[in-house]
Amino acid sequence: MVVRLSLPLVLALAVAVGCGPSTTGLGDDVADDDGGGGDSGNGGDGGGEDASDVDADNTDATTAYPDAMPFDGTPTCNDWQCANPIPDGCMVGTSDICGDGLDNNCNGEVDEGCTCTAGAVQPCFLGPPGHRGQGACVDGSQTCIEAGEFDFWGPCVGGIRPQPETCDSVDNDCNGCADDNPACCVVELACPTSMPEGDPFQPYVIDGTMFYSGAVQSWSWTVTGGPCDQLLAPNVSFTLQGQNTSQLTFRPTLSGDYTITVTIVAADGTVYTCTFIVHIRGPGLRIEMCSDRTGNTDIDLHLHRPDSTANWFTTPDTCYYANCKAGGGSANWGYANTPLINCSGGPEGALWTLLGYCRNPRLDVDSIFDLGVPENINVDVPQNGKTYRVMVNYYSGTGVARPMINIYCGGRLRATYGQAPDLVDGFDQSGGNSSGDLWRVADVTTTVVGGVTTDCAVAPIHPPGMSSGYWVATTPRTY
Ligand SMILES: [Ca+2]
Ligand SMILES: [Ca+2]
Ligand SMILES: [Ca+2]
Ligand SMILES: [Ca+2]
Repeated sequence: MVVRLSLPLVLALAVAVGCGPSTTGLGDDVADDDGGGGDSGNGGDGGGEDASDVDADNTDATTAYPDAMPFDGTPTCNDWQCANPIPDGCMVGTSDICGDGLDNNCNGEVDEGCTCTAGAVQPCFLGPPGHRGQGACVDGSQTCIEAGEFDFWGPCVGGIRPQPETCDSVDNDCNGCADDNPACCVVELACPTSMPEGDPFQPYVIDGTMFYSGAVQSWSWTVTGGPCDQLLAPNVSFTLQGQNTSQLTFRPTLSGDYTITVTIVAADGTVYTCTFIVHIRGPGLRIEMCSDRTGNTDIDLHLHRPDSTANWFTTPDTCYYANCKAGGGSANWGYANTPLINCSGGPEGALWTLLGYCRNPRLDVDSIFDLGVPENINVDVPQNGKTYRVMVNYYSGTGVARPMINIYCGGRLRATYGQAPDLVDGFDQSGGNSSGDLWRVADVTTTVVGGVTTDCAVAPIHPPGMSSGYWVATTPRTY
């Protein structure tokens, strides 16, 4: 399916300009985050609404999210203020509440002081808690970092945080009001605040004229992907067409969140920018593997079926390059085949199309010496409550390699292993399937409701007798 934005959809996404939310009755004590509109008495206000109500207690001064700088120009319109900004919800001076991915105490850190399981990934929002999911704001993610006895949540990255209010029909500071900035009297830009989800291997088309319809000098699109794309840069797992035209065709191969920015230079030289997130959601259980090595190094991804502890490299109990591709697939776990759309756009799409279905499990992408190509195993409909084990084998090549594994359940990144600062050590012995270094990564237990994977629990595997660290060894070759 090609995803295209329709004009009505985009118009629906664009938020009305310069007016507050319809709710009323919020007191002054919560009206403290008016954002880019500027608080503290910008003298040239020119009348209009009562600016003294906004930020009366100025509590933001004690948080990591102060109000934006006051507007220093001459307002050209009156009705620009946010009448009833959403409370920021900061609980300054308290301990952060664990497990909610929020910076409850507004000190600039999310879930600090909380324990977690190394490699786990959770959604997070670095901004005033009350502004989560409002306007342009979209959650990022944070990864639990290994620290021996007490692992801790790393920085909240990605997503879209509150930004100074610009004139783009979007609520950039996520206070409930779009374009509550006195400069936004005439708004020509209509950036999207949410986008349709896309599928791996399918083209995702975005028409920039939906955001800006005036005369344009130039268009420029950029896309930032997930952990493997950042590791492999400048080689990335997705392709772009039309990067310097009004219409971008983005073709991802991996699940996850992609940050897309379009910069538009209008005919009069004015520069407009929209930044938004596109979620790519492959179904089921998806494992991707990339590494820092290029050239002659071949590292293989393996997935073990549940209810079996047969040795690795045993067909059909494990899925890997030798038995899990479209041609010669013998990793038959008795799972139902799934529609072609899940695999037909991949590297083996022609072979799957001949078969007429996507098999499960399958190795969709077999990366051997390819630059910027993560290896990828998928199970579109895993079994509910069953545990799948992930392993990586150093097949051929020389030197120290740093593989990374990302685990997605229902299209959501749930765990990352081998990402800085928790790099894999000691992965340096290649030896085919008989004696290469073998990294048992994690056990993934899936939650499947009505054929849809909703979540999973991911447990990292540690060396025997240890409660932390990665298990990398050439022997044994057993489960
Ligand atoms: Ca928290
Ligand atoms: Ca905090
Ligand atoms: Ca706003
Ligand atoms: Ca705006």
